[in-house]
Amino acid sequence: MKLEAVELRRIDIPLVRPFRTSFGEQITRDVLLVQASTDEGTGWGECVALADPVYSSEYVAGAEAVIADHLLPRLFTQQDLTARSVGPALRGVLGHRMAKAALEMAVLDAELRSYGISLGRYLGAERARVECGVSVGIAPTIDALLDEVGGYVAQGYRRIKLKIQPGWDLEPVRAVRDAFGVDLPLQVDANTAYDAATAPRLHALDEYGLLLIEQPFAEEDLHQHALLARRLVTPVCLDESVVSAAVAADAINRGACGVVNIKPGRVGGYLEAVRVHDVCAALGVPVWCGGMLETGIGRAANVALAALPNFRLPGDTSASDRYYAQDITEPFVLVDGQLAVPTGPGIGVEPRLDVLESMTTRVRTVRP
Ligand code: OSB
Ligand code: MG
Repeated sequence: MKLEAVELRRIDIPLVRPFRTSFGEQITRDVLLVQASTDEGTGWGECVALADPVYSSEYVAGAEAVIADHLLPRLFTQQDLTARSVGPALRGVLGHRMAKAALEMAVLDAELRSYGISLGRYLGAERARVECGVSVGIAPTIDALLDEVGGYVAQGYRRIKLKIQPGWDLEPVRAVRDAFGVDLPLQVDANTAYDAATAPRLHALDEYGLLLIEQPFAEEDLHQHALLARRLVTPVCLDESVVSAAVAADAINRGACGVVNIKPGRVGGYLEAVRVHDVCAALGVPVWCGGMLETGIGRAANVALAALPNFRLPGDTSASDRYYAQDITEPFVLVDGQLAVPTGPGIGVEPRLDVLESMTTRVRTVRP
């Protein structure tokens, strides 16, 4: 394929409720969408970088800039562009995995549409539906938290993930256990909010039968995670730390985690995400699909990935209405706690252009 032009479109899409984590509060989602035009047709990508560099060092305006100024010039010179050649072509640019992932996704979508193959089939999906969990933000009060969790349980979500931070950890976990019982599949995510001094608070979580504790310590601190994993019965799961298949293997071999959260954007794309999946499978470590509050574009691709065999825990692949009153694609609807894997060519969904227009804050087209 030859890349002819790329449209970089920023949209502002309001969340149905504020999403609070240890790193801040999201009220709307500032999303960068990428539409790649090639001589074989077009494809869509979604960049998962947040508005601010608070989850990782990437942020949406930076991703837009690095795509336009550093990544696209390297792709426009490729005479035989395929999704598999995107990574090697961009190797000279360090980091910026979320930006690279968005471009690779758009090229992959265009390529698969030209073959008439779905992303799920291409990646190796083995299920038609995936089990869904939901990530619940830090609430203003315990009562508000129980209300929110109760709503998700009633909708049929297969597991609940509570966002925690020092001071909002034992109390919410205990309250949710007391209200919903020991059989509710429950896990927590700290987004790096703990350190050696506050780690003892996490030891006390071990008696609540959690599925896992996600990323308590800093991205670079595999050692602290390994110390915790040695002390706890509850598995330690890594999110932020796992930026590649090589790091996943290293973390597992050091005993820093027993479960891995896979986010394609964080590892540089869907192809590397499959490599993370494979290396974890080879080492006997289950994975699950994380989320970055994606629109239907990113969600479609995540659901396809989550249908691979080593995705053995419910993902943060919630239904569209958990995030947005109006998604930009046909909404993903929860049925019996599951979402259906799209079967159409490429990612299998398209944005509704009228909805997209109404949410667009900025658009630019980059050409060779
Ligand atoms: O750490 O998993 C995370 C959202 C934004 C950034 C980081 C995280 C999250 C979530 C929500 O937990 C996942 C989702 O439902 O998309
Ligand atoms: Mg996380």
